[in-house]
Amino acid sequence: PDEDGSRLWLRYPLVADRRLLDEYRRDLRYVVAPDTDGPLGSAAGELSRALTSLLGRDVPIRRKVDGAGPLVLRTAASDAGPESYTLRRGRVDGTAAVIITGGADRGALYGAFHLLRLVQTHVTLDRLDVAERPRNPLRLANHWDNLDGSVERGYAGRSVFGFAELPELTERHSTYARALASVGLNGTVINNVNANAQFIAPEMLFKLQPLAALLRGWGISLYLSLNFASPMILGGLTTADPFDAGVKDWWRTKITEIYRAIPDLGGFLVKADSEGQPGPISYGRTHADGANLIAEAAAPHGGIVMWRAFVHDFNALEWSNKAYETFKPLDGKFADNAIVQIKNGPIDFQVREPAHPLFGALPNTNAMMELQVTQEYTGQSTHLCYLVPQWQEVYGFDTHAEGSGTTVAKIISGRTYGRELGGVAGVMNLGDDTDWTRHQLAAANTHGYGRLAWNPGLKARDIAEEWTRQTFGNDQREVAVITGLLLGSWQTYLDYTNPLGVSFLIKGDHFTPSPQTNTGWHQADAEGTGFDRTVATGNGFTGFYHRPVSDRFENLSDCPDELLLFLHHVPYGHRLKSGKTVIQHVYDSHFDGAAEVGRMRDRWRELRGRIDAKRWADTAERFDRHREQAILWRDTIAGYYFAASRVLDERRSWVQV
Ligand code: GCW
Repeated sequence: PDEDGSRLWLRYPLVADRRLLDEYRRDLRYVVAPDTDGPLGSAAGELSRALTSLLGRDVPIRRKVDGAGPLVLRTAASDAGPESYTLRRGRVDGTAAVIITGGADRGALYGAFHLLRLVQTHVTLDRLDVAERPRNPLRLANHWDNLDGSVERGYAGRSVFGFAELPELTERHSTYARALASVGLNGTVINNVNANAQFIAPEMLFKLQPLAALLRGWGISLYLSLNFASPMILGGLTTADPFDAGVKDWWRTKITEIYRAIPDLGGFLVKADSEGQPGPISYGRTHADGANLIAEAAAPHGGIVMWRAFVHDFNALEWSNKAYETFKPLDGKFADNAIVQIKNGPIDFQVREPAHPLFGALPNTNAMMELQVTQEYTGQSTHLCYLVPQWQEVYGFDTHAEGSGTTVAKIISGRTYGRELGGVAGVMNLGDDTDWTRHQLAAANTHGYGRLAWNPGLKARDIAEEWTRQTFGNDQREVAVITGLLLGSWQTYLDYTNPLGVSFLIKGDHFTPSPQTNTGWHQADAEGTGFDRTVATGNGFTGFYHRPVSDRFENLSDCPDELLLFLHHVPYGHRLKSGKTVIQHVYDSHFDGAAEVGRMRDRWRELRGRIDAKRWADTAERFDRHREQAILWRDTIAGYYFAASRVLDERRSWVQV
């Protein structure tokens, strides 16, 4: 199984470095942990099994210190919170020990996985001194999995949960829970936001109980997506109006029933009045009214509701503005246990968007960010596109809402406005394919999402390298090549698919290049291209940002090149900061980007023989298809822009004559 990707990054092969192996064997002879279940018990079990395999000798669990080389797992309340931990050397009962101390059970579990990471990536424990705590309270997986097992925007097979077979659980369920816990995720919404109301029917609640219990053991709270019309669908009421007494009653009773089945359920996620989903607007109520209906029913049980801000009318002109215009006036009207869940950008997980203007616009409302780990618009499971650099750009975006330094990371963590609730949700890319993500390297996104949710300040290079070492081993050459492939891949993908911020150059499959399908987004004509979102002459979007961001976006001369055509309509001859004209940049980036994919493919091929045959071959096949697709993108976009502009490429002749 180590060679089919089924273990993700939870691989524990014998430590190859002899010197380190001796050190680890000396210091990690047995695990000391109280006899308990829950996350602390899971941590002890994981340490024992993993170290036994990594060190090639039995590393048992004992109840107390008894001889040299104990690895002590314990908890102690800490100012850094229950999810924090430290890893230190010290003495326990007079014996030199390696000590993992969690602020509580979850913290100890995260500390255990940290220690395993060090061993997996061959770091000496000599000067061990680690103190960690998560920056985001909520670190969630969001699955768009349907009751019938299909996955909306899933590219790696069917649902990992096996809804039809529940309550029966399999090894996959525990690997799933371990993988999430290993990167510090603490919750999962298991069903699609386009929600089937049957998920909260009594039969389903019964089926979900063992799954919830398994997840609980790994510190993961289960959450459910709700269909806002459930009172009608399940309850036979004639309305779902949040102000209707019968509707309120129905939700109170239903949510009490849900909590009776799953007492520690985290809460709910709702997509309302968006893309055909029911919601409060049809009853003349607001999104806050809708959210508060669920929030009030969940509050007595300690539950929360995450209410999505993703609303739009499928028309390019308003898409960037609708969510801001809808939610900004509702600031302060949401219940304390409600959170507005905002996609990273104002459109829809495009390859590059500016950060959503709602970040920093809701000082009196809990807010969290939604990222997309599944690569809907970023090459699905065919193109390699490592998204950690994209996410970091958003986390690091300075909204200037409370002066400079008011980054998105700070806002969603709750720190800017002193809010207890906040965090991040990632739309997952896992499926029932043996390797979970179909493209073996796409699991780096799953891992990177979790690591950044824990700490958005981590360096992309470190995260990529950590995953590579865990997944493929510590061979220097391999690590350098794979880390390099990951880190450059988003920029390369941008180069051949996203001219200066233009989005939606695709067919309805969100994969095939097709600039003629939705011309409203790029507005290319004979003279120029780009979408005017300025206040002066466009749809007014730039005005949603705080100064100086709004000025920088509004003024052509200050606007960053990479967002130019997202924010402005310009002539093809317009000069970028790089000195190139827009049209020449479009040609160059597409040709250079596609050529780079060819080199990526070659670099992977050079790893032949250094990586186990199956994972190498699977990935080599992905790179072949990736290269074909990149060429298709290049020719489609460059050709389209040539046809529109009739400006020749001054650097290359496209057809050899
Ligand atoms: O990204 C788009 C997708 C839809 C999705 C929707 C949403 C779940 O194309 O498939 O529906 O956004 O986020 O609600």
